[in-house]
Formats: sequence, structure tokens, C-alpha cells
Amino acid sequence: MTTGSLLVADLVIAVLAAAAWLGGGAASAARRRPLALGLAAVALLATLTRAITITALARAGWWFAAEKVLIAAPLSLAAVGVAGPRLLRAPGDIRAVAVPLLFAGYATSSALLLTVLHGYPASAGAGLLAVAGVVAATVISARALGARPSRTVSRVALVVAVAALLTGTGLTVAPGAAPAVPHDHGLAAARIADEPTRRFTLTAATATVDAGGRNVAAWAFNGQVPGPELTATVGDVLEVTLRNRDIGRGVTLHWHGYDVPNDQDGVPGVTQAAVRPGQEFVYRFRADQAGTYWYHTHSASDVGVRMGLYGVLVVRPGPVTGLDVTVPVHTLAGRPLPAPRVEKLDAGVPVRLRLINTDSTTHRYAVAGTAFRVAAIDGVDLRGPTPLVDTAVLIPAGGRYDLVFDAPATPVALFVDGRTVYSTGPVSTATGAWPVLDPLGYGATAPVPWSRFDKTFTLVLDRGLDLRGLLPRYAHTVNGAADPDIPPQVVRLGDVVRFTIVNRSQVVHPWHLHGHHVLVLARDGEPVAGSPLWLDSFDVRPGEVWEVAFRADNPGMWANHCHNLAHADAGMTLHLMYS
Ligand SMILES: [Cu+2]
Repeated sequence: MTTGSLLVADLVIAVLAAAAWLGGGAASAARRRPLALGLAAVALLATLTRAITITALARAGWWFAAEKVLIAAPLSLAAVGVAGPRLLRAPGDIRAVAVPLLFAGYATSSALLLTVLHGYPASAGAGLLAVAGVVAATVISARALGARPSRTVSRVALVVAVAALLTGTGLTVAPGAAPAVPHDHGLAAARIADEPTRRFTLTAATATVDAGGRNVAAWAFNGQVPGPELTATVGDVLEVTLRNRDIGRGVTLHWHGYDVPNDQDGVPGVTQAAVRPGQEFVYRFRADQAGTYWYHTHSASDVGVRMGLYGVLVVRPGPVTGLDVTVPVHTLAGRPLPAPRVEKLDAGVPVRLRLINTDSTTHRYAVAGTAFRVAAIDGVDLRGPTPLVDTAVLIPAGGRYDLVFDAPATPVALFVDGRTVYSTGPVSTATGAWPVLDPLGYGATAPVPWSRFDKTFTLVLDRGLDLRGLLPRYAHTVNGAADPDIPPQVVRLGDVVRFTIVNRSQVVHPWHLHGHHVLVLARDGEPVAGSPLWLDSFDVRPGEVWEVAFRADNPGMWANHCHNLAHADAGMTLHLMYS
């Protein structure tokens, strides 16, 4: 069983246990004896089963189980300890066990709420709040049912409630107040002064565009979605003038995966101010990385990218040979945008498909009718890629895969999520059952260039109630905090930095560090067994633990965030800062 499924199983069992205890309590209060006893038996069984799931989660990593071991387990033990013996005595008047059963229900519900609303890290304050809630609810229930709680119980309740109020700060105060992200931090590398060799102008404006045969409202660069494809050759100096005609939320250009100097990175409030309607901003950087990249607005990025403010950036090492096409996959107004048409391929022509996922969720790609190799991921060439047949690839949000093959004389087709994106003739469409390539075991290995790390950080991804803004929100959190309260990771120029990224939530988080490619060291404790993977976007699935590293060689203040942009918007953004 994967840790991801264990997390789901544990949650389901916890919900079942809490519901059954509460239901049993209500049934006994209503003198429904058989129902009460039946529900209590289910509750008892479910609560004891959690001993197995919590132990397994703790073995997978303390991050997955901390609050369950420290708070849920004692509360569950209390539930069983209080309700169990009274049930075994099975009194003539079933109403006599109502309060013990309700107590067990409150204890397990409170532990469940703690996991769902607070998550990681566990804190004494949060635990006390949970206990205070249980005591208060039990006392109220006892009064309502006419059972008088003893003087001792009332005293304990009072003490716990006061302690919870005094220390129960885990839910309401930042674990470590984050220093404000400076607007102008003086660390930005001076942008290059060289004469540009490639000039582009991108004008952002509202537009109506054709999305698969239907006109939809969009935000577009130069009236088109995707925006113009920007191409360059290694060594070119790009100068891109961004103008904003009427996008009220502001616009910037972020060069996704391109490790530009910090002041060209296009993150509003961090590296520049958002470009407002009527304003412009000129980006200039040298194209010294070959590969497949893309650009997109980073201002209100969730809405902005979804509405169409993105395009392709391809930097080639030299002249194009054969067929070299980009396939940016995007969903606009709920419909997939059509890919560029390739009607005909001459046999023997070398083909390079640059697949780009510009959505916020993973896509599954399958090339049918030919063997192919994955030549590059996230713009970086793989070492010793071997031919693959009838194999699908999963590309995370923001990620790019370059697939290469020599065109066969027979038809080939590309499928995205089972939908034909293009084909040169009839091919088998049964790609749904194909195995999926694991890039961590593909290609030829090479040693990791570092044996020691100057800085190590752990990012635990979760969800939690964030009460620090104007309105409470159910945030996507990192180490229990949400943007802007997540402390920045501070490194020095030249440091070799290691990150451990743990996903203890129920959803995939495509991780994206700006300004650096990270080298994958291991996933779930298994070292990379294939080509070195230098990634800028990688899916951390529920229950996964990724270890990645990079050399801090690009000074500045860099966003480090989930590229499911709705998650980034809902708190899952922090910053990497050079001291
Ligand atoms: Cu996410």
C-alpha cells in the first residue's frame, strides 16, 4: 500500500469511527438499544484499526503521522477506555452509556478536525484546544441529558479550557513570523547591457478567441492564445517588451524554467511591480540555455494563465533539422485548445515533439505508431535515453518533455489524456492501458556532483485553516503556514542546498522553484536510478517524499511554489532568499 493510499484509508477510517461513536451516542440517548450497540461495535473496531494505519504512516515518515500519534492516538485511547468498559457492562438502561459514547465521538471528531484543519506540525496548543473542545462538548451533552458531571470533571474541564486558551496558539499564530518579502532587495543581478539580437513585443489584452470551434472570452498576448512562439538560438540576447492594454489585474512575464537574472523573473511584488493597463516593462536576458520553456504572467497567475496569458519559448542550439514542433497543451474555458496540425510526415524525417503542459494539473501523453526517446525534460537533455514503445508519459503542470523519433512510413499519432491531438493516419487508440514512464529510472546514471550539503530544508505540504488574513481560508500550507507567513529559505551564494518535499495532503502538488533547476536525488528514499534529472517542475504526489538539490548560483529573491496555480494562490508559495 502506498503512503498516499494509507493517508486516504486512515482518513476514511477516522471519519467512520467518529461518525459511529456520535451515532451510537445519539442512538443510546434515544433509547435505540440495538442500533446503539451496533454503531458502538463499528466505532470500536474502526478506532482500533487506526492503530494499524497510524503505525504504518509513522513508519513512512514522522511528517505523515505526527499529530495522529501525539494527539489522535491518546484521544482515541481515551475514547475506547471510557466507552469500552461501559459497553461491556451493557446496562439495562442503554441511555446510561449515551454520555460515554458521545465523549468518544467528540474525542475522535476532535482529533479528526485537528488533522483536517491544522495538520502538520502538531503543537501542544492545538492538542490542548482539541482536548478543551472534547471536554466542553461532553459537559454540555451531559447537562442536556440530565446527567450531572461530577465536581472533579467540571474542575478538569475548567483547567483544560483555561490552559487551551492560554497556549492554544498553534491554530492562530504563525509558527515563525515570516519577514516581509522586500520589494527592492538590492540583490538583483544587473540586467545585461548587450545589444538585443531578438526583439519581441507582447501586448496583453482581453480578447475573444476560438477554443475548439467556440468563441470564448480570454486574456491574450497579441490577440492569440497561446501567445506568439518566441524562438531564439543559444547566445542570442532576447529583448521582450511587455505592454498591458486592459488587464486590470496587471501582467508580468515569468520565463518558466529559464534561469534568468532575478530582476527579469517577472514575479510581481518580489522582482518587479505588476505592469498595469497602459504601462510597459522591457525584459532582457541572454539565451544561454537550450531547450523547451514557456512564458506566462505571474500577476494573478491562477486566473491570468488559465485565461490565456502564456506562450512558448524555445531556444535551439542551432538550425532546425527535420520537424521540430511545440505542442503546448492548455485548457481554455473548460475545453482543450487544438494543437498545431501536422498532416503528413515523410518517412525518415527526424521529429522532435516539444510537449508543454501549461495547465495546473498533470496530463498524460502517448505517442502511438512509433518508438520514441525522451530526449529532454524541462529543457535539459537526458543522459542515454533508450527507445520506448507503447509507453505513456505524465507531464506535471508547467513541465516539458521533448520526444524524438524518426518518422516511420506508417501513421503516428499523439494522444493527450486519451484524446487524439494529431495523427497522420489511423493508429491503434488503445493507449489507456499503456504503462507510464518513470523518469527516475530512465536513461544512463551519473554520480551526484555533491556529497555534502550546506543547507537543508524540509517542506511539508498540507492543508489547514489559515486565520491570519482578513477572512479565514482553507489554505494550502507549507510547514503549517500559508503565504505570506511561510518563512523564506535563506541561502548564501555558492551553497549546495538540499530540499526534502513531503506531501501529506490528498492532492498532487507540482513543485516549481524559480531561477534554478534542481537535481533529483531520491523519491520515497529510492535514489534516482536513471539519467540525472534536472527539473524545474515535478509532481509530488500524495504520500511522496522527494529529495532534490541545487547549487545556489543565481542570487536574488525567488518564488518557490506549487504550480497548481490555484494552490499557489491559496497559500502554497514561499521564497528562496540569498543572504
Ligand atoms: Cu499544489
